[in-house]
Amino acid sequence: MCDQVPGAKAKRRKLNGMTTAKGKTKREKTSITLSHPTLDPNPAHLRYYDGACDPEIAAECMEHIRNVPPSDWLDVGRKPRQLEKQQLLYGRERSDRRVQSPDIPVCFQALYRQAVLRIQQDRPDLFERIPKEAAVSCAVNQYVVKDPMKGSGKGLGMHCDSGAWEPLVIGVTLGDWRYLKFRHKQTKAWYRICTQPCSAYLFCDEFYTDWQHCSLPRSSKQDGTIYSISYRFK
Ligand SMILES: O=C(O)CCC(=O)C(=O)O
Repeated sequence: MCDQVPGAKAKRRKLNGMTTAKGKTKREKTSITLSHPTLDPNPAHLRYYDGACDPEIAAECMEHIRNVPPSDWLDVGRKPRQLEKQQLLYGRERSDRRVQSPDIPVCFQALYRQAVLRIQQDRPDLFERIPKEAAVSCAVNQYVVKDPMKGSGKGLGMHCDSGAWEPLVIGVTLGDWRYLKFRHKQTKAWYRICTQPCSAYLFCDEFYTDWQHCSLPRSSKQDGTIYSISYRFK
């Protein structure tokens, strides 16, 4: 997986469990794109689940997030008060970061449990590794509309997550679709996943240590802020 030749013509493949009942693949937006045809189209440690979460719980989570006063969002970039460089962090503190609250909101944990159930159906082995009731920490990112005329949005730059956590992340997308991209640190081979609202993803092990990830800015019309909630463990 890690010694693929990057840069060859991108090739679309079906993503884990993305085939419709009629055996056709869904619209292009729901597919995975690979940087090279020899990449595994169904990697064991990068999973995507369309429709994993109940839209009502997702709406409750978005309502919760929107009710957090702007002053409570934490700056994660170098410049203060940049909307796209702010996060809400809940749960266990890391040594270098404050959290908004040590308690993860009840609706975020309900969303988490739904994602976990979906993972159980797909990968009982990964399910075994995940706390069933509650995550230890979670981060909320907001991807705001950058240009209302063009409808283009903001993203989150390529990065690796901290070694302070278990090498396993579960994330849920809320509000609208966006692309999540994973790029191998050495070969630069990549996967791009279109994560739909109420979908969940999981990445672990080599996708945590050897690959970076980012949320791409939307270049096509984005009607409102997109949110992601990503859950971490210790
Ligand atoms: O938007 C996402 O799902 C990714 C979040 C992320 O990479 C992070 O919080 O470090």
